[in-house]
Amino acid sequence: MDAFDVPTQPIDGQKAGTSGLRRQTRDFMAPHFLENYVQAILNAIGGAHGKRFVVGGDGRYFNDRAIQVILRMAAANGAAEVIVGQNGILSTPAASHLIRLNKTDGGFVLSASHNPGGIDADFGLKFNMANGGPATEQVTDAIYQQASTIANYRMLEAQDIDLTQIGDSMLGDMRVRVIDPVDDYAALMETLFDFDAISGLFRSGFRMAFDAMHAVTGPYAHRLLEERLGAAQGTVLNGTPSPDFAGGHPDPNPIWAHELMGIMTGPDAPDFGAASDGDGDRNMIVGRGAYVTPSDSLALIAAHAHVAPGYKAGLSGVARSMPTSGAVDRVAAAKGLDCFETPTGWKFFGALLDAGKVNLCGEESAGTGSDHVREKDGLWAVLMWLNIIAATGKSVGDLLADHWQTYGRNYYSRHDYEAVDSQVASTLMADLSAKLADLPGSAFAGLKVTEADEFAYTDPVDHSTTTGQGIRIMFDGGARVVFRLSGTGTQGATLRVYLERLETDASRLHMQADDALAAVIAAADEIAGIRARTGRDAPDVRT
Ligand code: VG1
Ligand code: CO
Repeated sequence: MDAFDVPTQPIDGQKAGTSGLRRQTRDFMAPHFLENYVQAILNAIGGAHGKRFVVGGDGRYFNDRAIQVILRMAAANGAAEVIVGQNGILSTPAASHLIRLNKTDGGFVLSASHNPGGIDADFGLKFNMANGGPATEQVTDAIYQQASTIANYRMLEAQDIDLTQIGDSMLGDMRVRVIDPVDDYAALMETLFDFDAISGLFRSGFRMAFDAMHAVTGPYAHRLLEERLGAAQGTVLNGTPSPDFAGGHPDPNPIWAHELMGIMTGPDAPDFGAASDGDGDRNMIVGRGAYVTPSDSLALIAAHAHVAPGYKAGLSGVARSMPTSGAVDRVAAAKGLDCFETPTGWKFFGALLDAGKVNLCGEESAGTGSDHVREKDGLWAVLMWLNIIAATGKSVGDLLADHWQTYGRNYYSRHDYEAVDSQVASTLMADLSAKLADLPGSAFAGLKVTEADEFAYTDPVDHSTTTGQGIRIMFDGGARVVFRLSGTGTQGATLRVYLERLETDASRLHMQADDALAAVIAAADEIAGIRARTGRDAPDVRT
């Protein structure tokens, strides 16, 4: 087997967004696109010689082909070993765990997460570092630098490796270890949660529905929930990963997980419902007729995590992304925990987790996780909720009601305007940014602005800084609106508007979020001129 250099040229825009490089699948399949980016990664980390990596993905279209290319390139660049999930399958949190467990030098995760899959949909590649977490901005900048100047990449002439069989084989001088994608992850979960208590819950007749959305969590959920914890067969819906997620958006929110929402609000609804996304790092939690916002889920977990064996010593601190609601801050304040506010994207939690400053993190976009890995983790959140339900004996609805009673309720909603003209979206943000200094003191829809800024962050551990992370406008009385452009889309721009208002009046804790937020929604439109600029009457997605 010969290794050889292939001459190439830089391809425009190989710059990671919020979570790796995401593009339309056909772009990734175009000549040299994947190869350039993989070589840029290997160059940016100082070469692959003698190194070990983990490789796997969410099973979407092109996953299998991309893995064979990465294997050949790793071998040609002198890597010593690559650990691959059987059939190329690894959830993002499972990949993070394998990197840590096997002390590898990093890993390649193939996924566009909640974006649809298929030849006419999206694909993505994310490089995770030796701590198991997404590459930091310094590393993604170095990768971009390499991709912008690349002149050749190294390739091995070889046949495909059979990924259907568990076991070791050699690719040139590199060992390829094909492993069961679920075993190690399931073993880790067993160390964190009270599996006896959760199986007791199922034995007592507790019913659950888990929607794997035809994506990667199917095999993990079948093993953990049905086989290991004794939930009834049929608990896991849509549990076979499909290359195009059966044509759906594997995004666990009430809009895209409408099948599950129908079950949970229908007659004879189970006690508990949950869903996860394409690559298994997001979660949706829903009780019988009770949807839990991700921000509330984070806060509730912060309040109760000590009931789970892996967290019985209590939390060391918590962190949330800036657009996530302040609900967890209220729990942290009550418990005397440090609470950090970071930019959007899991890469910003890594240093805090590594330093032991926090062991619970979350994002409003349905990401929750802890220091057990360095990614958000969908099934982890589901098991945490099951453990809390088993330990308290309370329903999801009662847990929420009690939580709001104790801490107040941060009414919360996110409005997304998708595929907006990029120019319109960037002008909207630039105009907002230009008038920030003038906003304090003015009133919009009856709400008085107290502060307005553009979020910048200095990491308290490594002191790296990042700017331009979203515009925040705070109002009198604890309401807030945040504007940000998505960094995961592949077409035009997606404007995200995050709306929040704190309510502590015990008689007003059970309103519809849109009613409770009506004034904040009106103020957001007045300040940014969303309708006038985009020509849209309403957001495409409200979560
Ligand atoms: C979105 C979410 C963000 C999340 C990111 C990756 O980013 O808002 O909270 O970390 O997706 O999640 P953006 O830039 O589109 O708002 V995943 O599950 O795609 O790895
Ligand atoms: Co994801």
